[in-house]
Amino acid sequence: MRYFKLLPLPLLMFGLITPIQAELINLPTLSVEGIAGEATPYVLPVIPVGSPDTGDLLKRLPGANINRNGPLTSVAQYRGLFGDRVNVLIDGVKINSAGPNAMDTPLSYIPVSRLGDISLYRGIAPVSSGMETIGGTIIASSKKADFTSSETMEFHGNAKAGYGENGDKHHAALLASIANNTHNFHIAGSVERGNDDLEFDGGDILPSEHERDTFGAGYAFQNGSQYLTLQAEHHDTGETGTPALPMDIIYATGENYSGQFKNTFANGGEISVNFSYQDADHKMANYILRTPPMMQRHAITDVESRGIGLSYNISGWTVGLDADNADHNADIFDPNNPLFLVQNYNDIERDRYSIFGEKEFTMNNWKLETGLRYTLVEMDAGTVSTTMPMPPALALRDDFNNADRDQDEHLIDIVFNASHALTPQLDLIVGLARKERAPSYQERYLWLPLESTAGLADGNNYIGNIELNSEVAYQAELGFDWHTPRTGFSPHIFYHNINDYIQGTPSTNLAANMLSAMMAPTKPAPLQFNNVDAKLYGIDANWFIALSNQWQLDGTMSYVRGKRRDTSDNLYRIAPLSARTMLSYTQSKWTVGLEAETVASQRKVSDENHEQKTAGYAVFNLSGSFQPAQNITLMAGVNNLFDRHYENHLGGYNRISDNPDLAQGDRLPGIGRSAYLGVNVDW
Ligand SMILES: [Cu+2]
Repeated sequence: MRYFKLLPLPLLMFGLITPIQAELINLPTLSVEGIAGEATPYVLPVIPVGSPDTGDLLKRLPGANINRNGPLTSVAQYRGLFGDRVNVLIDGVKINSAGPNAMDTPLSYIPVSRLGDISLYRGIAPVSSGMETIGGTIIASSKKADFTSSETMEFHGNAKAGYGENGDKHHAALLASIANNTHNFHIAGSVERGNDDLEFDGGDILPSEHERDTFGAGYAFQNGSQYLTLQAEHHDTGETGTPALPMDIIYATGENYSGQFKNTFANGGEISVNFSYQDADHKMANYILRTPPMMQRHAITDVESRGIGLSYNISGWTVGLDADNADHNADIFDPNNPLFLVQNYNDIERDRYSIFGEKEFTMNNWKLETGLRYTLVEMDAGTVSTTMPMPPALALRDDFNNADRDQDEHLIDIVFNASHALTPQLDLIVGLARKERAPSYQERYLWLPLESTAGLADGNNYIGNIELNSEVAYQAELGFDWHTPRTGFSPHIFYHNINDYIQGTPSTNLAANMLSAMMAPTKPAPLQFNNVDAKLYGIDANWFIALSNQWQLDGTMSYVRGKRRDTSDNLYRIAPLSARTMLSYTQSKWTVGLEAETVASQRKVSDENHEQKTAGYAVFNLSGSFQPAQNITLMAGVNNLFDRHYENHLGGYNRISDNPDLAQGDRLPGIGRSAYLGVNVDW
């Protein structure tokens, strides 16, 4: 219902668009929208052009954060739930990572330089936002060309370039379009390089260089009642470090194709059809970007997926069908022994078929949304083989190949969201939901003890569990949204009770434990994915105060507590209490801002995952932008102004044995002082 959006800097300039304040998609009459029309000086949340990663924008939204495993590898977290629990849509498409350790996370498919906007459904995501939305829905869309208002074809475009000093980062991006009021064709691309390793106060983070190119083309058509869009995207991530994981990205490359057709009927009903196809290949290695260890390995993995959706919308009703499937493979090799092979994941299938209905209506000054979705998840895996001669490996292989790997899950989502205007300035928001998530393929089909766990990055070996049940969450939301033309404050509290939460617990599989001890004698005994019980609760808020026509204070705060209900342990990798506060000053052609990121210590850590505590810290960022002409914006800033040494609780552990500046197994430090420059030109 409530929808938060972050827009790129130029669009936000000079009060053109409300910055981080609530924007309503389904409730257009609510008065927050009116704020945008006021002459209040909206100073933007500063977009960190110092980072190539869209995750750094996501974490500015209330309740959102990222688990960072590398400069381009950020796993979305919302209110303590992360990874496959969060439905991340890129240009409307659910992206499947080609890598079983989520090195190519969905967010990595859209560089900041190509980003149009990123938003999330605050609170409980509606059933229409997707399948398996237990941790919410996040939507990132690339910058596109607009239709014009006349029949004359016009050329338009946007070019960006930037430099970041820490890591010797360069990027350039281009969007060029030819469009009139009916047709619209665009091409777009980006080039990004981070030539050096990132520095912190005390040394270098190894390896943390990055390299990514994208190229896309799209066509859109509209004629009043019909709308069509077709899009093709190629992405090519090259050698990119992931210091929190056992290997680095050598490449992650592939294509995504998607399209949507909408038709509005005379009765006001609208039908929408969409499709997507994704094909991606990935290679990772532990001996190219880092010093080769004793046991050199690389893995070659791929994913191919297809999706289709159909929905019909009339008088507040939406009914729809969705289906998608993804096929995954991952093989592990030894560069020094051509005969070595482990089929880590072979011929994995995860197919989803879903039907939903949703109704939006108003009643006695209440705006209500209720929905029901049923999803069938069918999963299967092919037989596996390995050349590893150890008896426990062969026993695990045989057990897996003899097991009934074909599993079906039936998921029921029920959502009820409501908002009520208590006064013209104050809305009450309530929500209740039941949401389910089926196990991921890694949680189910990881047949030998390895760390290929969709980016958990806790350093433990895991073994899967074919018999896992789906997670069932009961969610409640209560919030206020207070808004006047010069102030806003919207605290929301939430509670999730999750039955059958999937969590690693000590493995009782003797063959797995023996094999793990042989392959990795220094590691703790492996964990097995199992169903436990959990709860998460917390509060998040965003707020702003226009102090004068030039000065504004704004910020967000997020707190989440994640606990087991079956034991006294805490959940793993839960974001600590954090706040972002920004003071900004705006004139008609320029703006400056000083931002504080304050993060509390995290002492509520997971014993089961051997998780380390972290201390609190504060980091200050300075930014400014200048608009010398209507269509040109220059930006500059310094992140981590005082070069503070800090450890991000969600940043993982250093996996590199020979970094002289950082011990293996220590928390990875946050990036040190980093100055950046950027330019944006529209025509
Ligand atoms: Cu990988």
